[in-house]
Amino acid sequence: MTDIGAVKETLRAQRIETPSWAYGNSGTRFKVFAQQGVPRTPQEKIDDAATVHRYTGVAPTVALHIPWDRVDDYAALADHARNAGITLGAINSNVFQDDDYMLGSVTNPDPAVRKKALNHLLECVDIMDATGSRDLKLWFSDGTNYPGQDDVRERQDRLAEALSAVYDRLGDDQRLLLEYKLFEPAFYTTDVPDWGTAYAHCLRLGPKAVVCVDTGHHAPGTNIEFIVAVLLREGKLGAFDFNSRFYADDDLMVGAADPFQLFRIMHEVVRGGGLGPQVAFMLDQCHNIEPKIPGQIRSVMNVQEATAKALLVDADALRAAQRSGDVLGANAVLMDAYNTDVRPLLAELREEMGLDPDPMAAYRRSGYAERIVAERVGGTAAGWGA
Ligand code: AOS
Ligand code: ZN
Ligand code: ZN
Repeated sequence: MTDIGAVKETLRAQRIETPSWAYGNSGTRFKVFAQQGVPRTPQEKIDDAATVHRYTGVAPTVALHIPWDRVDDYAALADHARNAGITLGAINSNVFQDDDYMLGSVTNPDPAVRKKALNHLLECVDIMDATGSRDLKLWFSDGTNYPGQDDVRERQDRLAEALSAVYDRLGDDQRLLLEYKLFEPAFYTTDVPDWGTAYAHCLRLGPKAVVCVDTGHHAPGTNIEFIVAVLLREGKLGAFDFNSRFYADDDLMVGAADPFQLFRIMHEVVRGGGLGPQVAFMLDQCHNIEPKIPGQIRSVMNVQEATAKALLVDADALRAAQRSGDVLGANAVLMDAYNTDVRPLLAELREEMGLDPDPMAAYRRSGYAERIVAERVGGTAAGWGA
């Protein structure tokens, strides 16, 4: 039997980080659709993230992206966040946007470009010192488009060299999150294409290097929950970039395309004891056609719902069925939890937390959307897809 009180306690303690770039305008390489009221400054992105936290109660941090959120005074930015009711989360580096990086950043054949990229990564650690952020998230667009274009092994050596320089610069309580991605923008080889490559680098680096699983970064049909189980078992799952996808790295709202997959992932997280602070649950999404703040609120709720269902799995019954070889019984235990409507439970929890049971409606009623449209003229693009 599941202890509902304990389930609620766990849900109350859950933390989901929203990304600053989700609040700005975004689009595809074909078009960025400008929305009214989007933030013009990093401070306004933080205000929007704080709004998501105000209505959900479980999104108290916002991830920054450098240089999209570049400011002169990061300590002041951290103060701004604190005054708004949240804190600054992971620092996302960007070594994919400059002309210099056409042939790669830290794996570029040109040592001068490699140095420039490494300097940026080190600067991001300086920023973490000022903001109090624990995590540096590294995603490299590095790769090649044509067989023979560059030496695949040498690129791994260059990558290892840069990672180790960054690792050495980290403080005792800081971590490096290495994110992998199958393809895009490189189409033949990607230098960190999969969890195995990310894991191998992190293992060599040491305990402060852990893997970030972006749910949109796999080949179709990949069993992501298996990867989650293995990484957790090895103590190397550091974070999620949650989003959902129908085709490639679609960056749609988490739980929208495949809520069952999200449940299966959360089941492995619960099973592997991954709900603590050692795994950062972050969203990495772009709201190209839907309003952004409610898009984030909905996403946070989708993660909560999948988590609640995973927590409802009757672990004893599941183990008993598994051990006795009861295939259908074991599957039924899992499906019973998945098919439970957890919305009333979450509504109740929100009321207990002093929140509105319906965050989407509460946000709609608040007038915040109308206010930012009136106040913010000429919002900026997130940088992503711009
Ligand atoms: C890119 O595809 C990755 O998902 C990155 O995590 C992310 O979208 C980017 O770093 C935004 O900063
Ligand atoms: Zn990502
Ligand atoms: Zn991505």
